[in-house]
Amino acid sequence: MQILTSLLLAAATSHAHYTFPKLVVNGKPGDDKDWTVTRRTKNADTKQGVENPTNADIRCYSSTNAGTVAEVPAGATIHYISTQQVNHPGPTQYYLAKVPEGKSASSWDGSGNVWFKIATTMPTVDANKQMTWPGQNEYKTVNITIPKATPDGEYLVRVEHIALHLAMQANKAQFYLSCSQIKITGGGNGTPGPLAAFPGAYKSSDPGILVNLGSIQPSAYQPPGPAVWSG
Ligand SMILES: [Cu+2]
Repeated sequence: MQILTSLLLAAATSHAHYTFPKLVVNGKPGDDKDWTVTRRTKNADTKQGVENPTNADIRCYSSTNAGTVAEVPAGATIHYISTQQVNHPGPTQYYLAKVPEGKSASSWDGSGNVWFKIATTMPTVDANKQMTWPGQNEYKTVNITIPKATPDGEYLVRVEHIALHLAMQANKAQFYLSCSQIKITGGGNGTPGPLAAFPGAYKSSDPGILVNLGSIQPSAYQPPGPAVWSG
Protein backbone atom coordinates (compact mmCIF):
# COMPACT_ATOMS: atom_id res chain seq x y z
CA MET A 1 0.00 0.00 0.00
CA GLN A 2 2.87 2.32 0.89
CA ILE A 3 4.49 1.59 -2.47
CA LEU A 4 1.27 2.14 -4.35
CA THR A 5 0.73 5.52 -2.65
CA SER A 6 4.28 6.64 -3.52
CA LEU A 7 3.77 5.63 -7.12
CA LEU A 8 0.51 7.57 -7.29
CA LEU A 9 2.16 10.64 -5.78
CA ALA A 10 5.07 10.40 -8.19
CA ALA A 11 2.68 10.13 -11.11
CA ALA A 12 0.73 13.12 -9.86
CA THR A 13 3.75 15.41 -9.72
CA SER A 14 5.54 14.29 -12.85
CA HIS A 15 3.37 16.02 -15.44
CA ALA A 16 2.20 19.49 -16.27
CA HIS A 17 -1.14 20.74 -15.11
CA TYR A 18 -3.44 23.07 -16.95
CA THR A 19 -5.06 26.43 -17.37
CA PHE A 20 -8.04 27.49 -19.46
CA PRO A 21 -6.90 30.65 -21.31
CA LYS A 22 -9.32 30.57 -24.24
CA LEU A 23 -13.12 30.71 -24.33
CA VAL A 24 -14.90 29.24 -27.37
CA VAL A 25 -18.47 30.40 -28.19
CA ASN A 26 -20.57 28.38 -30.65
CA GLY A 27 -17.36 26.88 -32.00
CA LYS A 28 -15.71 30.25 -32.64
CA PRO A 29 -13.01 32.01 -30.62
CA GLY A 30 -14.28 34.13 -27.74
CA ASP A 31 -10.67 34.98 -26.95
CA ASP A 32 -8.77 35.99 -30.12
CA LYS A 33 -5.58 35.01 -28.32
CA ASP A 34 -4.97 33.50 -24.89
CA TRP A 35 -6.23 35.74 -22.08
CA THR A 36 -8.08 38.23 -24.32
CA VAL A 37 -11.55 38.06 -22.71
CA THR A 38 -10.44 35.47 -20.16
CA ARG A 39 -8.66 36.94 -17.17
CA ARG A 40 -5.04 35.81 -16.92
CA THR A 41 -4.77 33.65 -13.81
CA LYS A 42 -2.00 33.80 -11.22
CA ASN A 43 -0.98 30.25 -12.17
CA ALA A 44 -0.71 31.00 -15.92
CA ASP A 45 2.95 29.96 -15.81
CA THR A 46 3.08 27.45 -12.95
CA LYS A 47 -0.24 25.76 -13.91
CA GLN A 48 -0.72 24.81 -10.27
CA GLY A 49 -4.23 24.17 -8.98
CA VAL A 50 -5.89 25.78 -5.98
CA GLU A 51 -5.92 23.26 -3.12
CA ASN A 52 -7.77 25.13 -0.38
CA PRO A 53 -11.31 25.88 -1.63
CA THR A 54 -11.79 28.61 0.98
CA ASN A 55 -8.82 30.62 -0.34
CA ALA A 56 -9.58 33.82 -2.29
CA ASP A 57 -7.95 32.20 -5.35
CA ILE A 58 -11.02 29.96 -5.67
CA ARG A 59 -13.01 32.81 -7.27
CA CYS A 60 -11.00 33.70 -10.34
CA TYR A 61 -7.48 32.67 -9.31
CA SER A 62 -6.41 36.24 -8.47
CA SER A 63 -6.50 37.00 -12.16
CA THR A 64 -5.76 40.29 -13.87
CA ASN A 65 -8.64 41.91 -15.76
CA ALA A 66 -8.82 41.15 -19.48
CA GLY A 67 -8.85 43.70 -22.28
CA THR A 68 -12.21 42.98 -23.87
CA VAL A 69 -15.66 41.49 -23.37
CA ALA A 70 -17.02 38.68 -25.58
CA GLU A 71 -20.60 38.75 -26.84
CA VAL A 72 -22.39 35.48 -26.08
CA PRO A 73 -25.96 34.81 -27.26
CA ALA A 74 -28.22 33.13 -24.70
CA GLY A 75 -28.55 29.50 -25.78
CA ALA A 76 -24.99 29.45 -27.13
CA THR A 77 -22.64 26.57 -26.38
CA ILE A 78 -19.33 27.38 -24.73
CA HIS A 79 -16.19 25.54 -23.73
CA TYR A 80 -12.55 26.35 -23.02
CA ILE A 81 -9.32 25.32 -24.68
CA SER A 82 -6.97 23.77 -22.12
CA THR A 83 -3.21 24.28 -22.23
CA GLN A 84 -2.69 20.59 -21.42
CA GLN A 85 -4.70 17.42 -21.38
CA VAL A 86 -7.32 17.45 -18.62
CA ASN A 87 -6.09 14.09 -17.45
CA HIS A 88 -7.32 13.86 -13.88
CA PRO A 89 -10.68 12.47 -12.77
CA GLY A 90 -13.23 14.96 -11.53
CA PRO A 91 -16.17 17.16 -12.44
CA THR A 92 -16.26 20.21 -14.68
CA GLN A 93 -18.55 23.00 -13.52
CA TYR A 94 -19.57 26.36 -14.98
CA TYR A 95 -20.89 29.40 -13.14
CA LEU A 96 -22.17 32.84 -14.11
CA ALA A 97 -22.27 36.07 -12.06
CA LYS A 98 -24.21 39.12 -13.28
CA VAL A 99 -22.27 42.36 -13.20
CA PRO A 100 -24.07 44.81 -10.86
CA GLU A 101 -25.65 48.03 -12.17
CA GLY A 102 -23.02 50.71 -12.67
CA LYS A 103 -20.13 48.22 -12.89
CA SER A 104 -18.38 46.72 -15.89
CA ALA A 105 -17.38 43.17 -16.78
CA SER A 106 -13.95 44.58 -17.61
CA SER A 107 -13.24 45.49 -14.01
CA TRP A 108 -15.81 44.04 -11.58
CA ASP A 109 -14.25 41.61 -9.11
CA GLY A 110 -17.09 39.08 -8.80
CA SER A 111 -17.44 39.54 -5.03
CA GLY A 112 -20.60 38.82 -3.07
CA ASN A 113 -23.38 36.30 -3.23
CA VAL A 114 -23.62 36.50 -7.01
CA TRP A 115 -22.59 33.19 -8.59
CA PHE A 116 -25.04 30.62 -9.96
CA LYS A 117 -24.12 27.28 -11.44
CA ILE A 118 -25.22 26.52 -15.00
CA ALA A 119 -23.57 23.13 -15.54
CA THR A 120 -21.85 20.24 -13.83
CA THR A 121 -20.75 16.78 -14.88
CA MET A 122 -21.11 13.31 -13.36
CA PRO A 123 -18.91 10.26 -13.81
CA THR A 124 -19.93 7.14 -15.67
CA VAL A 125 -18.53 3.61 -15.84
CA ASP A 126 -16.81 2.58 -19.05
CA ALA A 127 -16.64 -0.86 -20.68
CA ASN A 128 -13.64 -1.78 -18.50
CA LYS A 129 -15.63 -0.91 -15.37
CA GLN A 130 -13.47 2.20 -14.83
CA MET A 131 -14.98 5.44 -13.60
CA THR A 132 -14.64 8.10 -16.30
CA TRP A 133 -15.67 11.74 -16.49
CA PRO A 134 -17.00 13.84 -19.36
CA GLY A 135 -14.06 15.71 -20.89
CA GLN A 136 -11.42 13.58 -19.19
CA ASN A 137 -8.19 13.36 -21.24
CA GLU A 138 -9.34 16.02 -23.69
CA TYR A 139 -7.52 19.27 -24.47
CA LYS A 140 -10.68 21.27 -23.88
CA THR A 141 -13.39 21.47 -21.25
CA VAL A 142 -16.85 20.00 -21.80
CA ASN A 143 -19.21 21.96 -24.04
CA ILE A 144 -22.23 23.41 -22.20
CA THR A 145 -25.18 25.67 -23.03
CA ILE A 146 -25.86 29.15 -21.64
CA PRO A 147 -29.49 28.85 -20.49
CA LYS A 148 -31.84 30.61 -22.90
CA ALA A 149 -33.67 32.26 -19.96
CA THR A 150 -30.53 34.05 -18.71
CA PRO A 151 -31.28 37.81 -18.63
CA ASP A 152 -29.31 40.10 -20.96
CA GLY A 153 -26.32 41.94 -19.57
CA GLU A 154 -22.68 41.66 -18.65
CA TYR A 155 -21.48 38.63 -16.71
CA LEU A 156 -18.38 36.87 -15.54
CA VAL A 157 -18.33 33.23 -16.53
CA ARG A 158 -16.25 30.88 -14.37
CA VAL A 159 -15.16 27.40 -15.46
CA GLU A 160 -13.56 24.89 -13.12
CA HIS A 161 -12.22 21.39 -13.32
CA ILE A 162 -11.77 19.70 -9.95
CA ALA A 163 -9.01 17.08 -10.00
CA LEU A 164 -9.89 14.42 -7.43
CA HIS A 165 -7.07 11.88 -7.76
CA LEU A 166 -5.61 12.87 -4.35
CA ALA A 167 -8.86 14.08 -2.82
CA MET A 168 -9.03 11.39 -0.14
CA GLN A 169 -6.85 13.83 1.87
CA ALA A 170 -8.17 17.23 3.01
CA ASN A 171 -7.10 20.15 0.82
CA LYS A 172 -5.63 17.85 -1.81
CA ALA A 173 -8.32 18.21 -4.44
CA GLN A 174 -6.98 20.57 -7.12
CA PHE A 175 -9.14 23.30 -8.64
CA TYR A 176 -8.25 24.47 -12.14
CA LEU A 177 -10.30 27.48 -13.17
CA SER A 178 -10.68 30.64 -15.23
CA CYS A 179 -13.07 33.59 -15.41
CA SER A 180 -14.04 35.38 -18.64
CA GLN A 181 -15.75 38.68 -19.31
CA ILE A 182 -18.91 38.25 -21.40
CA LYS A 183 -22.05 40.09 -22.49
CA ILE A 184 -25.16 37.94 -22.88
CA THR A 185 -27.59 39.00 -25.61
CA GLY A 186 -30.96 37.68 -26.75
CA GLY A 187 -31.67 36.34 -23.28
CA GLY A 188 -34.83 35.80 -21.30
CA ASN A 189 -36.60 36.69 -18.08
CA GLY A 190 -35.29 33.95 -15.81
CA THR A 191 -34.37 34.41 -12.17
CA PRO A 192 -31.06 32.60 -11.80
CA GLY A 193 -30.26 30.92 -8.50
CA PRO A 194 -29.45 29.71 -5.93
CA LEU A 195 -26.63 32.25 -5.59
CA ALA A 196 -23.33 31.63 -3.84
CA ALA A 197 -20.09 33.50 -3.12
CA PHE A 198 -16.48 32.53 -3.93
CA PRO A 199 -14.95 31.93 -1.47
CA GLY A 200 -17.92 30.62 0.50
CA ALA A 201 -19.57 28.16 -1.86
CA TYR A 202 -17.19 25.32 -0.93
CA LYS A 203 -15.77 23.83 2.25
CA SER A 204 -12.72 21.55 2.39
CA SER A 205 -14.94 18.85 3.90
CA ASP A 206 -17.66 18.93 1.22
CA PRO A 207 -18.39 15.35 0.10
CA GLY A 208 -17.51 16.25 -3.50
CA ILE A 209 -14.14 17.73 -2.47
CA LEU A 210 -12.92 15.41 0.31
CA VAL A 211 -13.68 12.11 -1.40
CA ASN A 212 -12.10 8.77 -2.19
CA LEU A 213 -13.33 8.03 -5.71
CA GLY A 214 -12.34 4.41 -5.29
CA SER A 215 -14.91 3.93 -2.57
CA ILE A 216 -18.07 5.42 -4.12
CA GLN A 217 -20.45 4.49 -6.88
CA PRO A 218 -20.22 6.98 -9.76
CA SER A 219 -23.89 7.96 -9.33
CA ALA A 220 -23.25 8.75 -5.64
CA TYR A 221 -20.81 11.57 -6.40
CA GLN A 222 -22.04 14.94 -5.06
CA PRO A 223 -20.64 17.92 -7.01
CA PRO A 224 -19.82 20.79 -4.63
CA GLY A 225 -21.65 24.10 -4.67
CA PRO A 226 -25.24 25.12 -5.33
CA ALA A 227 -27.73 23.26 -7.52
CA VAL A 228 -27.58 23.85 -11.26
CA TRP A 229 -29.87 26.56 -12.64
CA SER A 230 -30.96 25.46 -16.07
CA GLY A 231 -33.34 28.33 -16.86
CU1 LIG B 1 -1.66 16.03 -11.78
